[in-house]
Amino acid sequence: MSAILLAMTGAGWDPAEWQARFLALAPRREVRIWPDRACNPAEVGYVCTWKPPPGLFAQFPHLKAIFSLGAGVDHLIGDPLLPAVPLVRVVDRDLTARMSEYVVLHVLLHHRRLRLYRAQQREKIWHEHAQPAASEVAVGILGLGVLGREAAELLARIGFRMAGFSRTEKSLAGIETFHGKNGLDAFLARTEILVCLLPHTPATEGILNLALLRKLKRDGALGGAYLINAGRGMLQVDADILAALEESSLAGASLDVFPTEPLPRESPLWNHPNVIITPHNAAVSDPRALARNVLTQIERFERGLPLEHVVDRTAGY
Ligand code: NDP
Ligand code: OXD
Repeated sequence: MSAILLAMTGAGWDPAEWQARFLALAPRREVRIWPDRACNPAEVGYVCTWKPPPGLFAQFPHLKAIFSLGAGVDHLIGDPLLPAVPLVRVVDRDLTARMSEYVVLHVLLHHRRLRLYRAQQREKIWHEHAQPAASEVAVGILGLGVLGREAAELLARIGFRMAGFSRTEKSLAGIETFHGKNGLDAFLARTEILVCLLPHTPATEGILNLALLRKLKRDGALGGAYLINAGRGMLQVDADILAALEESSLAGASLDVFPTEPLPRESPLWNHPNVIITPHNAAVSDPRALARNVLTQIERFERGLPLEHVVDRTAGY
C-alpha cells in the first residue's frame, strides 16, 4: 500500500493533527510528515500538501497523485518542477459551508450597516438609518465555481438580487449570469456588493484594481459600493483599494486575503475605519472533514476509479 506524505507549511497548519486524523481513518496506511528521515521516498504514492517546500516532489519516483489540502492550487501550479501526476483540489461540503458562512456574514454586515451601528454604540447614540430590503440590493459574485455558486444561491434565498461572473457561460436559476471579458462591465455596473471568489491565475492577478472598483454601482439602494474578497490576495491591489475608499468609489471592504500574508503591521488597511480584516480564515481546511475526503479519493483511485476534482493545469485552477 502506497504511503501518504503530509507536507504543509504556513500558519494554522498542524501536520500532527492531520496525521492523527488520517491514521484514525486508515490505521494500516503509512502516513508520514515531511520532513521525515525515516520515510523511504520510493514508498510515497501520495503527497497531501499546502504550500510545499520547493522541489519536494522530485524525490518521489512512484508518486501517483498530489492533493492540495485547500481549494486553491496557486500554491502548487506555478512550480515548474511539478510532476505530471494528477493534481487534485479539495471540494468538500465542510469547506463550502464555511465559505458560505463568511460570505453571508459579510454581505449582511454591510447591508445592515453593522460598522456604523458599532460606531454609534461606542458613542451611545440611538439613531436609526434607512434600511433597504435585501430585494433592493444587487450583490455580484466574481467566480461562480463550487464556492461562488453556493454563496450566490444562499444569498438569493435571503432575497438579494444576485448575479455572478465566470470565465465560461453559466445558467443558474434565479441568478443573473455574466461571463467573459465582454460581460464584466455590465456585471460590475449592476453590482453594489462585489464578492470575489476567484482563483489566482495569470488572468485574474490584480483584477481588483482601481479601474474595476470604479465601475461598481454606487447609486443603488445602499448608496455606495462594497468589496468582499475571500478569493486570493494576489487578485487585489491594496493601494487601489485604499484609493477607492479615499475617493468613495468604495464605501467599505471585507478582506480575508492579501498579497502579503500575514498583512504587514504597517499596512494602512489595518486601521482603516471602513475595512474589516480577517486572517485568511474565511474557509479553513479542517482535517476532521478533509482527511476523510482525501482518503475516499485515494481508495477510489486504488480501486481503478477516476479521481474527482482534478485541476485543469492549462486553466490554472
Ligand atoms: P472553482 O475552480 O470551483 O471556481 C472558480 C471560478 O472562478 C469559476 O467559476 C471560474 O469560471 C471562475 N474563473 C476563473 N478564472 C476566471 C477568469 N479569468 N475570469 C472569470 N472567471 C474566472 O473554485 P472554488 O469556488 O472552489 O474556489 C475559488 C477560490 O476560493 C479558490 O481558488 C481559492 O483561491 C479561494 N479560497 C479561499 C479560501 C479562504 O479561506 N479565503 C478558502 C477556499 C478557497 P468557470 O466556471 O467558467 O470555470
Ligand atoms: C484554500 C484556502 O484555498 O484555504 O482552501 O485558501
